[in-house]
Amino acid sequence: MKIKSYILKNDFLEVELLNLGAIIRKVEMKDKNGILRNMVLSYENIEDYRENSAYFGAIIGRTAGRIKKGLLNINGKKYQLDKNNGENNLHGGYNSLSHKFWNVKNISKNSISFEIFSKDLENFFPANVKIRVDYILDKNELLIKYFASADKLTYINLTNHSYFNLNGTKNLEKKIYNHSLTLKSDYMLFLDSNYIPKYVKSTGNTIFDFKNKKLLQNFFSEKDEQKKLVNNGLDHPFIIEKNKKFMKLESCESGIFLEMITDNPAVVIYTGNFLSDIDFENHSGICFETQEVPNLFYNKALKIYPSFVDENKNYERYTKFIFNLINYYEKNCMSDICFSL
Ligand code: FUC
Repeated sequence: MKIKSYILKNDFLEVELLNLGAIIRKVEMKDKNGILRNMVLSYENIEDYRENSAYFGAIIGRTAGRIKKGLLNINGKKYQLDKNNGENNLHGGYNSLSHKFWNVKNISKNSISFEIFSKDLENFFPANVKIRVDYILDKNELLIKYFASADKLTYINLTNHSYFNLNGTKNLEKKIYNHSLTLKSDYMLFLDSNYIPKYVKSTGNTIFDFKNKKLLQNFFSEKDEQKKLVNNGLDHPFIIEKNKKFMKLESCESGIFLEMITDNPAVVIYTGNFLSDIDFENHSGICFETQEVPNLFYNKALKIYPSFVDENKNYERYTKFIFNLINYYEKNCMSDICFSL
C-alpha cells in the first residue's frame, strides 16, 4: 500500500500525519526568531516509516509498553502474545497498530480521523476491536482523541510515540540536554532488569524529581542505578494527575515550550536511549507516552487499575499537546544556562 501524507494547518502550527501507523511526521511552528522548526523526530524518506523500529510518531497498540513474557491475563484466561522484545511483548508485538495502514475519515483543515479494525486474536489479543484516533488542531494545541469498542472482554492501552525536540530537528543543538523539564509527579515505577515496572517509588529525594524545573543536562550528568539500567536516561512510568497540565518541556535555545494534559493515569517518559541503533543520536528526542502503567499494573492506594473494555464499556482517552513561545522577559528563563552549554 502507498503511504499517504495529510496536513493540518493554522496560523500557529502545521502538522503532518500518515495513514501508516496514524503517525505524526511533523509538528512545525516558528521559534523565537521566526524560523520554522519541526519539533518531532522524523524520517526524511517517507518509505523509512515502513520499518520504523523506534516507533517515530506512531500510535501504539493494542498495548503500549511491555507485557511480561508476553502473557496477557484477562480474567484468568491467558493469551500468549508475541515476544518481540527479549522475553517480553513490546508495544503490541510484531506488525502491530504502529505498522499497519489505517483508514482515513473526516479530513478537514483542522482535523482528521484514523480508523482501524483489529480482529479477534490479531496479534493474539482477544476480541474484535474498532479503534479510532482523531487529531484536532486548535490554535496552538494539538488534541489526540482515542476511542475503541470491543465485542468481548479485552485490554487496551493506546498512546502516541512522538519524540520531541523543541530545538527543531535541524541546525540547532541536536540533543535534548538544553531542554528543561517540569513534571508534576510524586510517584513513579522502578523497573526490573527486563524493564518491567516493579514497584512504586516516591520521586522525592531521587534524580527523578522534576517537580521543580530541571535542566535535562543536570539529570543526564547524575549517577543512578535506574537511569543506568535503561542505557542512561529515562524509560519509566510516572503517575500523573488527570486533566491537569502535568508537564512542561522548554528549550531556551528555540524559545519554544510544550505542555501536556491527559486523562490517562500515567506517562512513560523515554529519552531515546537507543536511537544510535537507527543512526540517530541518543537523547535527540524525548517521548511522553501518556497511557496506563504498562503490564496491567494495579495499585489500590494510587487507584491504578488496568482499562479492561468489553461490549458494554468502551475505551476513551485524550492527550493534548500545547505549544507556545517562552516569554524572554520572564525571570525564570534559563537562557544563561542555555548559552553556556
Ligand atoms: C522501549 C520502550 C520505550 C520506547 C522504545 C522504542 O525502549 O520502553 O518506551 O518505546 O522502546
